[in-house]
Amino acid sequence: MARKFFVGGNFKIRKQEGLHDPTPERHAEKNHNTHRNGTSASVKSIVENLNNATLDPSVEVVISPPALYLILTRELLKGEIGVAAQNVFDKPNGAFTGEISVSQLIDSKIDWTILGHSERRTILGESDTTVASKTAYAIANGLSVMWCCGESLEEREADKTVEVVTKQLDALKAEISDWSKIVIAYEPIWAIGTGKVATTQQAQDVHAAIRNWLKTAVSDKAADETRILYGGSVNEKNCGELSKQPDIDGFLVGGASLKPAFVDIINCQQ
Ligand code: G2H
Repeated sequence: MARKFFVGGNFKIRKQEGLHDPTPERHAEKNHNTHRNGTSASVKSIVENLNNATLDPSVEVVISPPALYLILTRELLKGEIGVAAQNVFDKPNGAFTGEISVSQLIDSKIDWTILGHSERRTILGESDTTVASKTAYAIANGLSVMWCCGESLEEREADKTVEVVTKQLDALKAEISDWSKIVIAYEPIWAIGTGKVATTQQAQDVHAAIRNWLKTAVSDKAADETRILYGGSVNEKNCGELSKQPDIDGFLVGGASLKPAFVDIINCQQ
């Protein structure tokens, strides 16, 4: 089965850059807000840019604004583009101060979440087991998940990339059996936000190893159908070559998803 190309935009809590301001009012509004990270004005500006763009209809696009702007984004964004949270809790509604539940996302028409991003693993201390538990709870309760994995520079230099990614995948497999709602994002930590993109061959090699793991540890069907995205300093210049690799089924884009060039990344196969 042909895998539908997928492009995710992970805004993190950053500001946008370089978007055209269509009206003087918007320009004034943006000037007021633009130097602060992730404002409602900046999110509106990105959404407007996507709504007005001609996007390759064969590509699935999902954007992930900061949690506070999820509902605003869903209300303003055209329906064919999905919206994702950047994190979600693995318990039902209850006494969990500060968390957002899966059912609250579903109630707000947010169908996706990112889980296991390396910034949450390294800065917020989320373990392989925590990420797997969140992923299992999310998919069991109706969300689709962009599940992230990847190695540090130290691990790559010690030739442990596949070992690290396999350990992360094994922890996930221990918790889930339905892979149809998971998109895997391979994001080498050393390439995230650094401008150091993995070479096309480095990315393809790890993607092939992940697909091989799916085939041997899960099923032929999961290996054939699961999308494996590359993430880490993807931009409009490097996306074309990466997209031609047989095991790269799309991208999870950070910094460049805040720029007008995100449209070029979505359309990179045309
Ligand atoms: C990796 C990526 C998005 P960037 O974190 O998930 O960010 O494209 O800025 O490296």
